Amino acid sequence: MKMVFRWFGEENDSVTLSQIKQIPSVEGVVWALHDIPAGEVWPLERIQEYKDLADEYGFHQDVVESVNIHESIKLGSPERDAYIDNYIQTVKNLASVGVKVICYNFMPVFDWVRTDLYGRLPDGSTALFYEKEKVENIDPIELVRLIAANPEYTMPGWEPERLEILQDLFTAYQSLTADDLMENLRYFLERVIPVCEANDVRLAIHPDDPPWEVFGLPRIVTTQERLQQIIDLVDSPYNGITLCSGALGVRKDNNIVEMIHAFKHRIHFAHIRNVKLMENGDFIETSHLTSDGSLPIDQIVKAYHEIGYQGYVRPDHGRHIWEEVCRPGYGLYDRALGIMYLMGLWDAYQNK
Ligand code: DNO
Repeated sequence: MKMVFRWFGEENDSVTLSQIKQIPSVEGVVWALHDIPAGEVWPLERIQEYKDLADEYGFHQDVVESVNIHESIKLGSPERDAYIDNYIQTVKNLASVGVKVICYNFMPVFDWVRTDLYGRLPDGSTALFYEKEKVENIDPIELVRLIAANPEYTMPGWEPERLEILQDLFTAYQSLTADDLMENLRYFLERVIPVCEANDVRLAIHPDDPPWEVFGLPRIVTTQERLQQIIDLVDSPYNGITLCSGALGVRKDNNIVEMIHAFKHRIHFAHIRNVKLMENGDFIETSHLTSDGSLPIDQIVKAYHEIGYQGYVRPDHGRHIWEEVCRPGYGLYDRALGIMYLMGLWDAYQNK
């Protein structure tokens, strides 16, 4: 496996490239042009700037996370063709600097959802926390108001500048079923995958986090069965997945080890992290160590070894430790510890 590290860019990350350089085994940075709104073409000169920066430190930038999908594509509305054209242009632009994998998600309206970005763990550190009942009992429109009044609650997709359109989006999604969403994903993939094939760029869909419906919005990247359906939408190795252990692993009916074996030819990017599930459906992220959470991270790494995985892998969210001030889930210390654990397991399995 090829170890990579997510980096949000000089202006958006507390972690520097020179710090990342000192984490053993990291070969590349996982990057994105975060300031470009979903749906717009990523300009070549901006892509080149990133590449130059990565080159300075000897990192590859083979993996992009993410090129976000415009809501009209997920909704299947008439403007989608123009946005798909833009997506195709972005794929070509990224291919021209050698990008190999594009991670994306197909979650309506927003990305991952948590109720507390600083949930307390018994060791005194903090981590992303999800309280099931809170999410189930909240009226999304109320939430929009709450966030507008308290920007510190902002999660991805809930940025203050997007709040005005959120209400319209909720209305637009009211009549969209999970099957409609799947059909809209098919329409997108049928147009984009041939371009990916021609340009040697693999698409890797990220699971929904959490992998169930939230706020009445449909979600489809949730289970092994759904992932199989997605793979079958367009039968090409370029139509692949980002297997995120933490996102999928909060459902007890998801078996990550089994999925690694089932999808071995279609996993283009692996996110590995642990999470602790509570009886009442709440969960909190933990260190990567198997015994700290509910997922068998050792068995997961073993499964990657068994399939002869040669793709990209990154540690996923980490706890906030040692008083680090950082983007929630994306500090330096705990992710670096996570890498050393993953690489320790990997070396032990590879060299036995
Ligand atoms: C969370 C990430 C996700 C992921 C996107 C991919 O930290 O795993 O935000 O980047 O869903 O599109």
